[in-house]
Amino acid sequence: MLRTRQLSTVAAALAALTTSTVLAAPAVEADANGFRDRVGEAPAVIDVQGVRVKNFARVVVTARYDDLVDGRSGGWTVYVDTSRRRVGPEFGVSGGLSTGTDYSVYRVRHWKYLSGPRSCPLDLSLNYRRDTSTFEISRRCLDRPGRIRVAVVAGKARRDGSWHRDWAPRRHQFYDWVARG
Ligand SMILES: [Ca+2]
Ligand SMILES: [Ca+2]
Repeated sequence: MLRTRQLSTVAAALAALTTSTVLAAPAVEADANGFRDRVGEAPAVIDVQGVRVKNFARVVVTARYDDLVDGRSGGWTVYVDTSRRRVGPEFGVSGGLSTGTDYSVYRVRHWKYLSGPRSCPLDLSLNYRRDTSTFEISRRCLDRPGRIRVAVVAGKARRDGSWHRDWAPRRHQFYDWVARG
C-alpha cells in the first residue's frame, strides 16, 4: 500500500550530512541502471555497495549495503535531479532504515529541503536478508520527470551525536542520467 508519512528525526538529520567517498564505476543493465559504490569506507550497517535506479511508471531506487541491521542502520536519503538547468537535485526522499520508521519526499534546492513533506504516493521497503532499502516513488512526487539522476547518502549517529555517513557516488555528486523507460 502506498502512503506518505512524516520524516523521522534520524532521516531529517541526513539532509545536512557531508562526507567524501571515491568515484564509482557505472554499469548499465538491461532493465535498470546499476551503479557500484566503494566498500569499507563507513560502518557496515550504512556502507552503500550499490545503487539501482528504475525510471518507469514509478521511480524505484534501491541501495544495497554491506550489512543492513534492523535498529542499527540509521537512515538514508535519495536526492533526485530532474532538471539539468537548475544546479543540484530538485527532490530529496528520506527515511529510516529500521522497521516502522518514517519517510517522505521533499522539494530540494542547493541540497537543502525547501519545505515540509509532499503529499504523494511513496513506499519504503527494507530487506535485512538482502541488505537493501528501496523507495518506490510515484512520478507525481517528482513532478513527472523525464530522465533523472540520483545521489544516495546513508548515515547513523555516533554516541557523541555526530554522524557517520556514506555518500554514493560521493558528496554532492550524481550517478549517470537514467532515461525514462
Ligand atoms: Ca560505500
Ligand atoms: Ca537540477
